[in-house]
Amino acid sequence: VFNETCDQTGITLSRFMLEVARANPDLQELESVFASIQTACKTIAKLVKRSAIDGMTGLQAGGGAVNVQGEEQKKLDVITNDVLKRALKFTGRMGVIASEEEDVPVEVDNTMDESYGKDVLVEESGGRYISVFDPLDGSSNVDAGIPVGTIFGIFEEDDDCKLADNFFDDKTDISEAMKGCLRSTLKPGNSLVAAGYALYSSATHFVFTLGAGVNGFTLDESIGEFILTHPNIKIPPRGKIYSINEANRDIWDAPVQDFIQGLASGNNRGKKVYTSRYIGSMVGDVHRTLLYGGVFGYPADTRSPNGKLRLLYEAAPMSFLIEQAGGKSTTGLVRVMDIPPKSVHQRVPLMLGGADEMDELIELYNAKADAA
Ligand code: P6P
Repeated sequence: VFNETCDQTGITLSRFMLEVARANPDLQELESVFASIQTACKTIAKLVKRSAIDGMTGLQAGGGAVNVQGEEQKKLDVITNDVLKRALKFTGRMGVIASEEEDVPVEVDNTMDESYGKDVLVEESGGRYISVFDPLDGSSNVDAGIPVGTIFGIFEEDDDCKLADNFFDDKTDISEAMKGCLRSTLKPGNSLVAAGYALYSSATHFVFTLGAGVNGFTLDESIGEFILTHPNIKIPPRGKIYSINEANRDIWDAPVQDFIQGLASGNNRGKKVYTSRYIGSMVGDVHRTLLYGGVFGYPADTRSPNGKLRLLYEAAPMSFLIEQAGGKSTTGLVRVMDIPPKSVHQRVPLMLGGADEMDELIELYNAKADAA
C-alpha cells in the first residue's frame, strides 16, 4: 500500500493498518491482530519504564521461577507474557500461540524432540492465525536500563489445527488434534505472513513487515499513538558496525572468525575498518543494524553448536524483516527463513546484515565446505 513514492510519514499505525486492510481485503483480520499487538506493546512499554518504580525488577517468585529455557524468569517476563497472550487471545483471530515463556515439559509425540507448553492457547478453529512471540527479549537487561524488546511472528493457520475452543492446563490430555495444532506452529520463516518487534528504549519503536517492505513507527506518548517515522526501511548493502559477542571469538566457526577479523582490520570487500557495538539485547542490536547497516549475529560455536537464538520466535521473524529491508540472514550455510523448526524452542546459528556483507560471509563458509 505504502511505498517509496507515497510518503505517509506521520500517519498512525492504526490508520496505516486500516489502509492496508482496505487495499488488501484478505488482510482484514490482520488489522485487528495488529491493533491488539500494538496495544499490548504500549502496555509493555509502560511496564518496562516503570519497572523500578513499581517493584517489577528482579526475579519472579523471588527466584523460584524457571522457564523451559532453564532461564530464571523475571517478574516482567511473566507479566509481559500474560499481557501479550491475553491481547492475542481476545482478538478471536488466533488459532494457536507459542511463546518463549510458556512451557512445562509435556511430551507431544516422538517426532518432537523438545517439550511443549501446557499453555498453548487454542481457540475456535475460526482463529485464522498462529502467533509466535518472545514477549520481552533481553529481559535480563531491564534492571540495568538497557533496551529490551518484544518479537512476534504471524503465520496463517493450516488444516493441521481443528480444535474447538480450549485452553490447556497441565492436566489436559494432549489430543491428536492438539498435536496437529502444535505442529502447525512449526513453520519455516518463509511461511510468515507478518513479523515485527517493539523496541523499548530511548523511544518506543514498532517495526514490522507484511511481506511488502518494512515500516517503522515511534510511540508519541502525548497521544498514545505509534506514528510512522521510518517509512520503507532499507538496510544499506554494507555498513561499518559489527555486533556480536566477541567473548566467544575463539570458539566461533572458523569462517565467522575470519569474517569478523576482516571487518575489524579493514581487510574486507568494502575496505572499511568496522567498529563494534553489542548491547546483548537482540531487538536493540537488530534495530540499529537495520537502520545504520552492518552485521549482527549469534553464530555457532563449539559450546553452542546451534547458537543461542531461538528459530521460531527470534531468528525467523527478525530474518523476515532484514530480508524485506534488502538484507540477508543466514546460518552461514543456509538461509534462516528456509529452516523448518523441529521444536518450538529450537536454537539456530544466526548472522544477519547487509546483502554485500552476508554474501562475503557465505562465500567464506562455502570455501570452507569446498576445502573439506
Ligand atoms: P549473550 C538476550 O538474553 C538474548 O536472548 C538476545 O536478546 C541477545 O542478543 C543474546 O541473548 C545475548 O546473548 O550470550 O551475548 O549475552
